[in-house]
Amino acid sequence: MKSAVVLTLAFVLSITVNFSFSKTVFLDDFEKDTVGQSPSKWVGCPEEGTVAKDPKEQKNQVMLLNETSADCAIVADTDDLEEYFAEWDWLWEDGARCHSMAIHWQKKGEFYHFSRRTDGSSWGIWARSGGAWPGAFVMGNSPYELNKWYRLQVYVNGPEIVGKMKERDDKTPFDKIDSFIEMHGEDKRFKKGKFGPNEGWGAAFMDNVLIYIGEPSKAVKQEGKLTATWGEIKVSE
Ligand SMILES: [Ca+2]
Repeated sequence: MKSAVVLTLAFVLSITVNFSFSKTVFLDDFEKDTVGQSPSKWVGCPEEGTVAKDPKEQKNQVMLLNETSADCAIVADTDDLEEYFAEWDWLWEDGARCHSMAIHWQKKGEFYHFSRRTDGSSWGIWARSGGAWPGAFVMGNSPYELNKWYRLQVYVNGPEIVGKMKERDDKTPFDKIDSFIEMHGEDKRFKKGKFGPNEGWGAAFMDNVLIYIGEPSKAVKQEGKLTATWGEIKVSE
């Protein structure tokens, strides 16, 4: 009888584990890279990013984002992804220009553009295609300050994109935070691709990039302080 209970418990646990499937597909904190060079785990337009010292903490290495072309992006070296979560730390020194991420990047000039605007609170998701910005797509609102680290999350599923943000050291897990911008198939031209920064006008910085598929990992859900979260994720890498 006892062994039957144990077997039943093991079976239930295995189902639970299967239902909470999660897989990290990309992780980078730039600590193994060389300052002044492009980061080693990124492709696309590598000239768009340079490894640099964190302006807030000199012993930490980050990616300095350089603008060279609205059609270029330095993207995480993953397979082309259709459904995933991406999270990253982001800091902007220059508020006079936009800062953006490319979503579903497969080649230069063709991708969705997830963009922080210049007025201190508005955001947008557009398509970049054929050297233009075809169509008016979605706008969102989330106030931000310059010279401060934020943590962003996008959930991407084909032409559906949901964005969330919080201050980097905020302990609230993302599943308890409301989205501030959502696109639900308003444009359907891009269905899968790679993810990474597209515009970094002036000085902007990025760190602790995590891309995963499936459920948010236990570490991400339960740990608030990013440093603790990041430590746990790296141990299980
Ligand atoms: Ca770092």
